[in-house]
Amino acid sequence: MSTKISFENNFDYSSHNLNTSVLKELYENMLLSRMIEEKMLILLRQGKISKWFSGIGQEAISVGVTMALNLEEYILPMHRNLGVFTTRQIPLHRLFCQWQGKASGFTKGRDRSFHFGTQDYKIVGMISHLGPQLGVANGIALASKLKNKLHVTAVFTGEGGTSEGDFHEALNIASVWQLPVLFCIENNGYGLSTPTSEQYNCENLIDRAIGYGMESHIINGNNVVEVFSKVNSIVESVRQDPRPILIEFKTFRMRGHEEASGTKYVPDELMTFWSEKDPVLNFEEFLVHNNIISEEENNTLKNEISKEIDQNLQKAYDEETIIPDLTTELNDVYKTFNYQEVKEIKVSKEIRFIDAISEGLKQSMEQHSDLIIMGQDIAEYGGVFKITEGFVEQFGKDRVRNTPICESGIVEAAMGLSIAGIKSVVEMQFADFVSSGFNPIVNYLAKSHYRWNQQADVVIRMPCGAGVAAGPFHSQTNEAWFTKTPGLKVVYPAFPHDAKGLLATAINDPNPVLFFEHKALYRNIRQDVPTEYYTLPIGKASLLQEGKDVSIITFGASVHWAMEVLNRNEDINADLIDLRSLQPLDTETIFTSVNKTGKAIILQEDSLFGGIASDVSSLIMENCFEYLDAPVKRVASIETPIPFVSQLENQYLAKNRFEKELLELLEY
Ligand SMILES: Cc1ncc(C[n+]2csc(CCOP(=O)(O)OP(=O)(O)O)c2C)c(N)n1
Ligand SMILES: [Mg+2]
Repeated sequence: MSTKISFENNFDYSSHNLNTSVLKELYENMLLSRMIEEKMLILLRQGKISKWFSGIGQEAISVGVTMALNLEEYILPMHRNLGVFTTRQIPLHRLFCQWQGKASGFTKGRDRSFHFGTQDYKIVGMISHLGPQLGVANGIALASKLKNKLHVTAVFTGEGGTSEGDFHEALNIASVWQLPVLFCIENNGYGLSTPTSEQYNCENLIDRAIGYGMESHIINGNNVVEVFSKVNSIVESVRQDPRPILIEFKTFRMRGHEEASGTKYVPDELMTFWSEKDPVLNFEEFLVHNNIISEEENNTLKNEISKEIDQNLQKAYDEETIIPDLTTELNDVYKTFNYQEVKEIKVSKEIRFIDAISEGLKQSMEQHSDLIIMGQDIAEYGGVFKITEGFVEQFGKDRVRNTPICESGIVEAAMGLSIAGIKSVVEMQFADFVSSGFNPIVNYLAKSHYRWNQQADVVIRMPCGAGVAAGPFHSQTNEAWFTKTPGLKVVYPAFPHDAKGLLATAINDPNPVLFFEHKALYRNIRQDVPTEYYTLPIGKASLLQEGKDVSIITFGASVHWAMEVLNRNEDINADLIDLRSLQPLDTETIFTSVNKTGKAIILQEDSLFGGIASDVSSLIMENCFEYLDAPVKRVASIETPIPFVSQLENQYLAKNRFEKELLELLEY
């Protein structure tokens, strides 16, 4: 199997009528990128840099696209798009510092190569997983559409990346929502060692656009004049008439996937064929031959660039290496959030858990005039649990957005909205389905503040839990999938009053918050709840009942299980702690209680291994050992998936074992 070379490259530079200064700028930008790369290859051989993904031979695409966009328009480049960064005129020493992991780079040494973004230059770099940024571009474009900005967002992918689900979700969402995004595929023949014939089975990748109802173009990616002119006219048109466009740039990867891996698997004739189409050399020849640039001017330009590179490299070398500081590292995982208390006004009404969430969400929509909510069937239908019933009438379809069944793509869009300064709430129809959006949550949202100081101002609502006889895919309580990941907050209320106030705070908090809502509580638990908007602090447990003999530590529906047991056993003298928030965790309340009672039992609805109970137990052992009168006890569900039929579900759940375990612990 080999890579197709059937595309006929056209190197007619004169048919596009660009003026001399544009032609020179295109050349200078390509030359800068090429010369930096050539320098990097030397440094690599000298062992001065560790890894390099070369874009040699593909410069026309980065430069042409970037020059066709305005500086306020976002670009989301990949690992071979050095030309995007240099054409946006990022100071070279900062790029070199980034690659050397120095402080003047963009990630304080926390991430390598092109894995960074910068709001100053409206560039949002990739995460390693390739596909997610395609959906992020949608969110940025949605923001510009909602703000009537007439901006275009350009996002890059290789042809290999188009096989990922993210690509298909992103194109589908962009088309359904008519978002002004240029999806730029750089088809360079290989994805690592995999040729196009083993990557996809259609003639051209733009054939996919038909299926998504999207306009598409093929562009000769080695002809910078064609790239710039065509993209320029496409961009002009998209600004007037917002819509997504799929562009396939035909080009070739002239070096290995990364420098160390070589190109042994690439047939010689392909290399020869494409080396004749070098975008920089061909254009240089055209400019010199037509006296658009003189030989002398050209030489001067090369000398200047060479000097600039050397000076900036020296500046980067001269900068000290990063000295690790634990506090700085820990503090940068989350964006600082100054909690503002909005006090409760006394007027209250007895409502159900579900009403409290609906009311909290609605009042947050009123508080934040540009807050967007997105989810499947949440608009006219009101969501499967009817939490957003009536929202469309009040807030309109721009802000209450039905989504296609694209969990990853929607989480990514939420990230994009946040980059463009807009808060959002995503409703997972069931918490179980979050697995289809797992990657952007744990890799994109969770890590972006730590990596490049970019907040992910997103709340993900998670209707979860057992007791509704719904089986392995509609009853899980999967908080432990997320409490493990630094950068996420996890909130899990058990009462209507807490749910309303904590949801308001989760939305105010600029960090990504997983907000768990137990379905069995939705219609069963009622409480007096203030009718007006109010907030409650995240990270504070609540001590529901005080006693001296044992500390019961739990959260979610199992708080109510524990209360039932205590109601049946009035002689048990227990502290009952409802954690309310799992990340951050209120260890102070836990330790104070255990130090007083000397006994601790942790009850969790999820199966035992690797759950919150295990960590709470360890924390107690490590911090309260001298006060303990008995081993810490964990009570959790059995180590199987959660079953459907109620007899099996009852056997599965920790609920029915808790009383016995508690009594045994008291006896110890
Ligand atoms: C989810 C995921 N799978 C695999 C990889 C490893 N990987 C990194 S780049 C790459 C090839 C990408 O090919 P393509 O999209 O064509 O871009 P190119 O490198 O050719 O520019 C692979 C397989 C990864 N980074 N992430
Ligand atoms: Mg490729």
